[in-house]
Amino acid sequence: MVPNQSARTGRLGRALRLALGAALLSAVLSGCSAEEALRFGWPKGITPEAEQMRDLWTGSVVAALVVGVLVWGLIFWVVVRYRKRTDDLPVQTRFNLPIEVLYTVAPFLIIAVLFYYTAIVQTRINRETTNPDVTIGVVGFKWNWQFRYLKENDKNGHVVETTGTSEEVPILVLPTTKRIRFEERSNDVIHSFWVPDMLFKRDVIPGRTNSFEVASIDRTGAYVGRCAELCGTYHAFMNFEVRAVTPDKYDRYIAARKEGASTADALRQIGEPPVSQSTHPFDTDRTARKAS
Ligand SMILES: [Cu+2]
Repeated sequence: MVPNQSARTGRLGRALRLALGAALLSAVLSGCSAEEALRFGWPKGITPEAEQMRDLWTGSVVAALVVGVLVWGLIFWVVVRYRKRTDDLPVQTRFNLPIEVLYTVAPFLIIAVLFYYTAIVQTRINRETTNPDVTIGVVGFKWNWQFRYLKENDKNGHVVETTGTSEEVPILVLPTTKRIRFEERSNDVIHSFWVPDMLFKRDVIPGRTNSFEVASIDRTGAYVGRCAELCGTYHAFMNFEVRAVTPDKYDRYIAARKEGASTADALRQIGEPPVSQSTHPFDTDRTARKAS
């Protein structure tokens, strides 16, 4: 090896060691676990579907990082290795068939693998069963929501339902650990039923019924829901709440509703706060907002 070449290799080696050391140090100093690091910022959802999407996300980011590191490495290597030393033009390579085949085939293979895993996760998330434990009819309208417990009728034969108003945020009470189907209808324009903690939304379209299922809700709690499709003046105020309670509390809630109790009264009866905890009603009176 000629002397200046070995000096160059030594410098490159030092730079590489430095970069590796910096990466290791930042990982240690940020104090995050391997599990957390591999989430790559993916939020923790409340359904098994959210975790299945997380797997797809982790796989995609790892694949992107592998490609990224390869490309960055090649760029830096070429910048250093072929930097200008004389005014002579370096060797010009063109019509190199093996390389052209490689960079045509390799991206296609990458896309095929990403497509395969996307299709698998998407199919799992869209899976619907013949007999879910709970079926909720979701009705979107300008500008609120109605939730109908489709298999539960009260003593007068009316389906148990909760309808939101300007004064009251509609609370959709659901049991944990049960399979739930949502059947969506719209009375007017396109809305979108979105519970951010489920990491999922589905459009509510007039003239058709859209549906989806969740295998379960894994944690009790109050989770805000929103309309995710710009649907008019008060679109931003179309909030609702999913109140996930234990199956036992859910049964008692439905029993109370069947006896004629209001949403708030039935919630009180099962020891839950009667009004929404994750969001609040909005003042929809625009005339009150005029600048004084
Ligand atoms: Cu809407």
